[in-house]
Amino acid sequence: MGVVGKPNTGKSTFFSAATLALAEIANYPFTTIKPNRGIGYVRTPCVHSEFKVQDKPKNSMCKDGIRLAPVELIDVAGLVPGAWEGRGLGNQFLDEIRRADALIHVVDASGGTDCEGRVCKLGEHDPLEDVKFLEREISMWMTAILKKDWARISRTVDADKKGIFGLLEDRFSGLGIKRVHVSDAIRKVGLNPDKPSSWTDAEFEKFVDILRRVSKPMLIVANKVDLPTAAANVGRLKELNYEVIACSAEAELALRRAAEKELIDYKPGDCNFQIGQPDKLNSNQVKALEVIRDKVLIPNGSTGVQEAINTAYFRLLKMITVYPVEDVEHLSDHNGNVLPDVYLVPDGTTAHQFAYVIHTELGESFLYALDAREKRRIGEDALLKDRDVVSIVSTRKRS
Ligand SMILES: Nc1nc2c(ncn2[C@@H]2O[C@H](COP(=O)(O)OP(=O)(O)OP(=O)(O)O)[C@@H](O)[C@H]2O)c(=O)[nH]1
Ligand SMILES: [Mg+2]
Repeated sequence: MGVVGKPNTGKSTFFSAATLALAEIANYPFTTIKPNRGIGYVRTPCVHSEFKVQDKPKNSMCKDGIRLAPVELIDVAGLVPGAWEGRGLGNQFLDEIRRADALIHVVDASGGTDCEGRVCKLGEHDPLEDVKFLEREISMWMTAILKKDWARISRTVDADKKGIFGLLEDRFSGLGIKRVHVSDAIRKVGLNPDKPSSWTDAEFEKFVDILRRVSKPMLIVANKVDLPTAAANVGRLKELNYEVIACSAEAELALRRAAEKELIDYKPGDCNFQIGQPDKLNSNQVKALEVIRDKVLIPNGSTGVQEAINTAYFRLLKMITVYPVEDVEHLSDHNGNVLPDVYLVPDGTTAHQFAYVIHTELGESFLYALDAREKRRIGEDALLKDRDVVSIVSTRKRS
């Protein structure tokens, strides 16, 4: 998941809150130069309570019945207009998001930073412009890559030597764009895949635009909602054609840090917190926490950071959670760890594909899968469902 946006919107704050990794945060543009990578978590009710067992997570965490499944986040340098041509830290930024499955676009909803991230009067800048700008930059970047080879590609396809889907897939492979994305975009624009030389410039532009939407789906995080000018802009952002999550990354960072020190009882995504040890907090700290409760948690329902990550994985990428086990009776791995792992996989993943996700060898030696809930065999083409607990039976001997 790429965390993107113009400079100074709170990308690193969002990243730090989500990962608790240290990233430099400051109130001026281009604080981040080298990208930060870290592990964040998707929050989902754990299946252990349904099965009435005590779990022992390995690849994830479980607290109070909530399973936290790991996901990789990357926080990159801010993007300024013209980045696709190399302005600012443009090309470097764009290179960093090549492999991202989706983008979390952090927008300064308070309107307190101009189009290049410089501090301005609160409410002075219109954050809707930032959404249009980012769309354009990414589209222009993709266009530049495609245009380089376009003459050769369209000649080859016109001469009936090779299909366009394979050629474009090769051209875009480094950008995480797959054949299905290309065919989807061609179909949606209604283009003739056998005669790319007949595509007009406007059609070409539309094709790239749709390719961007299907290959790099984007979620908008309307950040800094603790500031008074943000609420109206959040409403306006919601009128665009995106999922929009109102957020205060700064509030989340403060809550997680306090929870990490066990000063408060708070899980990411909670709508409230409890002060565990009042004597360890001074009156200013208590006051700051109360402000977060009054200004963010109560009006917003949560800080929005966890909701953004969940929305990105479950709604944008349509992922489901699946728990692999080896022993369906005890729901354990071969070391006896109960419900050790949870995987996020795309909805539509079959039992056999899931075996490959766990391990190539397991996929190659796949025989069938067992559903732990129903205690029955499922075939290789069976589609997995969210919260399935499955055991893969293979010809491979375990060490
Ligand atoms: N009020 C408020 N300020 C925030 C919030 N999130 C971040 N900030 C502030 O915004 C400023 C920029 O934060 P960063 O996280 O460094 O922003 P960035 O987008 O990573 O910036 P670059 O790396 O320069 O592109 C800092 O002063 C943060 O404290 C928020 O939710 N509310
Ligand atoms: Mg930053």
